[in-house]
Amino acid sequence: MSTYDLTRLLPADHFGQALRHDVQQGLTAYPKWLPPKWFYDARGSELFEEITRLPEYYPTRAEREILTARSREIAAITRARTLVELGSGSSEKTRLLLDALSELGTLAEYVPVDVSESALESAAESLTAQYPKLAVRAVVSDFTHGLGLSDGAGGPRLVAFLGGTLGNLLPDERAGFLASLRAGLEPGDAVLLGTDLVKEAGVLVAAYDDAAGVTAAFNKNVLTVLNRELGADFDPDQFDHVALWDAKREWIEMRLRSRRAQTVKIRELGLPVHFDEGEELRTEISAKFSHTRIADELAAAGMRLAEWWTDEAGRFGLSLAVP
Ligand code: AVJ
Repeated sequence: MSTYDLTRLLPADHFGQALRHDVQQGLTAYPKWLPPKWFYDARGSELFEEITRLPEYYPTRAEREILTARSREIAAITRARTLVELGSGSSEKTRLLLDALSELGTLAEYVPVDVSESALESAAESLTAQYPKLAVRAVVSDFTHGLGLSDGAGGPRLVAFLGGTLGNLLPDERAGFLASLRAGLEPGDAVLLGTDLVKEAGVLVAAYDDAAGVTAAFNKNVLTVLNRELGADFDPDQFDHVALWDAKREWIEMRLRSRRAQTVKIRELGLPVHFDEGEELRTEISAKFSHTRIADELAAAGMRLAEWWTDEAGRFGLSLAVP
C-alpha cells in the first residue's frame, strides 16, 4: 500500500508562539485585528469547505470551471514533474491538475503545503489511494514563512496558489510573498495563481455574508480557537459577523462587532481586552484583482504573466506566471 510523507517545516511550538504573538499584537492595537490564518483549525477548515458549496460563494466554482477547461493546456505548457500547492486545504480542485499532468506522464511528485495538519492528512490519505504512483510529500507550514520549495523537489515545478488566498495578504505582505516565491523558482518552473476579480459590490458582499450564516460561523470560529488555545473567554454570541466592501482598496473586509461593552480575558497572556459597544475586530481582508494589477504585481516581483484565463462570466482569474 502506498503511503505519504508529512513534514513539519516549522519548530514544534511555532504555531503556539505565532498565535500568542499575533493575539498580543492584534488585540492591543487600535483598531483591533487578527490574521486570517487562525480560522483554520479542524472545525474552521470544515466550515470553509461548507462555504465553498454555498450558492453565494462563487469563487470556488468559478476557479474549478477554469481549471476544468484549462488543465490540459496548463500541463502541456508546464510539463511539470513536481506540483507544489500552497494553502492546499482539501486539494479538491487540484485533482484536475493531477489528472492532466498524470495523463501527460510528466508528474512524479505532489507537495501540498498547508497550516492545517488535519486537512493535509485527510487530503494526502485520499490522494495516495487515488494516485498510487504519485509521491505525496505533505508539508505543514505557513506559506508566508516556508514555501516547501527548498528541499530538492525535482523540476520542472509548477507552484499552484489557488482559491484567491493571495488576496488575504495586505499589499506589502503580498509584494514580499511574491518576491520570495520568485526567489525560489528556477528556469522552467511556473506559478499558477488563482485570484478573485473586482466586481459589483452586492455580489462580493453576499459571498462573504451568506443567508445560511455559514460565513458568520466561520468568522466567529476564530474566537473559539482563542478560547481553546489561549484560555480566552470569548462568548461568540456577543459578536456580530460583518462583511464590507472597501471600494478604494478593492478588498472585502470581515470583522466581528462587539454587541455590547465587554472585557474578555486571554488567560494565557494575562491580557484583559476591552471592547466598546459596536467596536470591531478585523479578522480578514480578501483583496479582489484585475488583469492589469496581477500583471503589474507579478512584474514587480520579477515574474512575467504568460497566460491569463477567466471563467465565462469573468468573475475569477487564473494566471500562469514564469520567472
Ligand atoms: C480561501 C482564503 C481565499 O478570502 O475568499 C471565505 C476565505 N473567507 N469566506 C476568501 C474566506 C470568508 C477565502 N480564501
